[in-house]
Amino acid sequence: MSFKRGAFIVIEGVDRSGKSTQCRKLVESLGVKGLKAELLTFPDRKTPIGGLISNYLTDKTCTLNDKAIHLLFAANRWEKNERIKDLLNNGCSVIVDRYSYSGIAYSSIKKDMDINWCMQPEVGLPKPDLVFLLTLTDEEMASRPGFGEERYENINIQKSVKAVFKKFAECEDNWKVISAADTIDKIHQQLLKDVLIKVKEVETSPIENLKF
Ligand code: 2DT
Ligand code: MG
Repeated sequence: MSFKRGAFIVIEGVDRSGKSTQCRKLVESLGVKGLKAELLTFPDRKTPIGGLISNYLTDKTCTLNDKAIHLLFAANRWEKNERIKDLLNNGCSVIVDRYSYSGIAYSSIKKDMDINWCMQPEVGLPKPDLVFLLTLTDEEMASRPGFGEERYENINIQKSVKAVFKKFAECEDNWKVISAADTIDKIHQQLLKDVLIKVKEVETSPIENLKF
């Protein structure tokens, strides 16, 4: 029997769109079907670099340079480069809560942060086989329970980020836009259906690298 790799699946979207819940449910359902799957989250706040990022997000008085924090978010992904590839090559699907697209979206909406510059540190990372974008209308975004206290958690930033995600969904291959306004279970069934197709589709194809 020839070797079968896992699928690399990313869920993107604005805050409170249900990404984390859907990621957890996907890993669970794949497991129930006897398919290996592991959840990764970016930023991964548990590494030393992730600690710096967490401090930046929680302490709004932190005045880290915009390019410096951008590179830390990207470095936090590069820390996991081998782990992602090893899992995939061992037949384990990898379900990721935010990835390079969040990195590019949240940084490139800042003043003097050119989107092409923001893309460069992401080039060469493993490319997702499928990216789900969970979308909410501005009205739905505003009606979801209140934001927390972290940096970026306000409606204007979310609207700008949403616009960048929308562009990615239009330009990149392998993106699928899903309304986050449906019930948790309905959304899950939609995602699971596509993930199962993708797992089959990529099992004998090589892992690609990100380029923009
Ligand atoms: P969570 O709310 O998902 O914990 O994210 N962010 C995230 C960036 O600015 N760059 C990145 O590369 C990533 C992955 C989005 C915390 C915040 O960090 C932002 C929200
Ligand atoms: Mg958050």
